[in-house]
Amino acid sequence: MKEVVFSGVAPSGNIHIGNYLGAIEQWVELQSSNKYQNIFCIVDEHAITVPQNPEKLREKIREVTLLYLALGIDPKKSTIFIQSHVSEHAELAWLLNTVTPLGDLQRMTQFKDKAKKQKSILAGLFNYPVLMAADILLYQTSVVPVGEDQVQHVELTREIAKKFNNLYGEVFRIPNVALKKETKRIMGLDDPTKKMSKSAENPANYIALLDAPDVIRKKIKSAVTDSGTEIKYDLENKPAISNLLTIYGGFAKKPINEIEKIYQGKGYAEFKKDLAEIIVTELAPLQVKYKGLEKNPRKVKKILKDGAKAAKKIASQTLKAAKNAMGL
Ligand code: ATP
Ligand code: LTN
Repeated sequence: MKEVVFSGVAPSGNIHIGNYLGAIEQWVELQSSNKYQNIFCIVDEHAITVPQNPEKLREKIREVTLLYLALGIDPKKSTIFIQSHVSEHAELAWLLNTVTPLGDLQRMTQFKDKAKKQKSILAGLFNYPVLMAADILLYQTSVVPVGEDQVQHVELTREIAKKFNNLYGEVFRIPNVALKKETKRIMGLDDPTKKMSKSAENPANYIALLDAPDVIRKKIKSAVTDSGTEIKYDLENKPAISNLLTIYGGFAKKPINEIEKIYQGKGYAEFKKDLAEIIVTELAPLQVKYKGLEKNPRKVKKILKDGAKAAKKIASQTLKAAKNAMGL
């Protein structure tokens, strides 16, 4: 039996280059290795932990599904499904809630950050990491490829699994996080001290994967820079240029010191102009594929139906084992 890779993105906001360079690019690489059983989920039940408009949510679920496919997640090699189609996720989350200490959830930095932005903090937002633990543990996952901001949640998942196994017997496999060293944390274009985020109020914070070429050029042109003129990676003194260098390296597949050499003696304007063209060129094939998939909703529906069926088969076994171990 192959080890399992599991990950997901919530269908909220606009999927951006940080999501791609930090998380989804790893998924495609792991898929290509042919070493794993790959399972990728559209985590719609995570999206509703903050208020959503139902029509917009439906549209976002479709968009994220098409983006997975357009980015190279291949339904022949990976299971692709929507979280709410497999009811075991919500059910296991409840069981895991009964072994999760309140204090552990109170420590979660994503909860603290997101709670600050809400008028009314919902219980679902607080319990979000428990649902994420259920997602991962249902598939006896070994590898969870995510960006750095999700490490704390994967660590909590490990703790929840260990606690459950200690109390009730070995039901869950303990998962490991997989990070992409160079691009695990892409920062906002408008503020290099905060991560690029799809729930950012200002669209100048991110480059969405579906942004038109002229929008990309404009956003890079207006991205904040640091004082001085040198194109140099220096996180402390030049956080903005360092972030742009990371993005450049991520898309051009070049080490940062090589990029620094290319731009020795050149200014920010030239560097930014080239960076914009690299992003435009790299995103072009994805955008073409996305448009093609939009014309084929039946095919996409079938992929999701097959995906949910395959996922449910595994998830139901784990849930049964968990319930049985607990005496339910
Ligand atoms: P939100 O701001 O609404 O929480 P997000 O932009 O953080 O959204 P998520 O859906 O939380 O996006 O993340 C999807 C995946 O992308 C996760 O694996 C996450 O770690 C990764 N990711 C998100 N933002 C970044 C970033 N700025 N740099 C690298 N990886 C990221
Ligand atoms: N919380 C993650 C999305 C997510 C996830 C998962 C990632 C939900 N369930 C399981 C990996 C494995 C986020 O990126 N905000």
